[in-house]
Amino acid sequence: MKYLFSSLLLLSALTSFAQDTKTIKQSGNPIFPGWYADPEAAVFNNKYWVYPTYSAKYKEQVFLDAFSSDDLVKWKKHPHVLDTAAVKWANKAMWAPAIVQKDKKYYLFFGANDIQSDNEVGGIGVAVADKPEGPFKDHLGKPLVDKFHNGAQPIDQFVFKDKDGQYYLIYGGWKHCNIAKLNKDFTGFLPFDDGKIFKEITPDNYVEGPYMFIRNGKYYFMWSEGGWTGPDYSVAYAVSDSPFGPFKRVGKILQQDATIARGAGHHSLIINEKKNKYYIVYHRRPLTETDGNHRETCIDEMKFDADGMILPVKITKEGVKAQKFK
Ligand code: FUB
Repeated sequence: MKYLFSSLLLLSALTSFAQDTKTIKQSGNPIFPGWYADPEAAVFNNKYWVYPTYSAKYKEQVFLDAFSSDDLVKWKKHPHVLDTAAVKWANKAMWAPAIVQKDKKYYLFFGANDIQSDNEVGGIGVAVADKPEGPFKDHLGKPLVDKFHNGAQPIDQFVFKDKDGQYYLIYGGWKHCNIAKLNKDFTGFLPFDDGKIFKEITPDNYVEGPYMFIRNGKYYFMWSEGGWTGPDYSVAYAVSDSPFGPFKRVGKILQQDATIARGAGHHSLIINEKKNKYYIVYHRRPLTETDGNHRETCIDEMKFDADGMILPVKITKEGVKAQKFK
């Protein structure tokens, strides 16, 4: 009897160890629970960070949570890293953060209020903190971009650092995308040689959610197409020799899979050049859901062919294998 009892205990310990090992080795999708969209991924001090939109009714979108991980598998939630209570001009629809570290500070760019015209208060703001987990405070006391330029709604910002160290704001909803040169302290913009502040770089089919990176000297521009509440939301890309384009659309690389999830889009990347690993972090809607806001943050690998073209991403339930950044 005693022998049977110890054997059962050993078996149960082994089963639980096997389950732990299984769950620990693979991220699974979604990577953390809750409705979260528009994930901005970043790496600070070899730790992975994800800053998503809290995907709820616009008037409930009054804060941003962040998530951190050492291995892409276990994620720690950092609630309310930014709250509209700290931004006097923002009162709803706090969206699609973009983060950069510069001069020992962390700058979190965000959209707020979902403005529909130049007569409304809101647009793209900047918040600043000493740590990636915040707390972030309003950097300007007013939006950085508070008007429509070239038809672009001031939302869905991405901050791109060029080879020469210059930072650019790339942003825009309503099917228009602008690029603007940020000044050193992110309090405003520097004009281009022609005197303009906002240069339009919209490619065919662009809707929103821009993202840019450099690989082998080429500028890859990625964006979301389709409607974010529908099944066809997806990500496409173009490649150019300059961050100002021209960007000729190559094709879609992320989209729904009828066996996995719908509406896969609004992404960002984790790039580990030393390990030659590219991870796409994006949101998608489970097959069981139809509510537009029921979006989950997921991760999968992104690969290239020998010519540097991005291969279509296979969206998975398993996610990615555990991976330390260093
Ligand atoms: O989450 C709010 C909005 O949905 C984003 O700004 C869009 O890009 C879409 O993902």
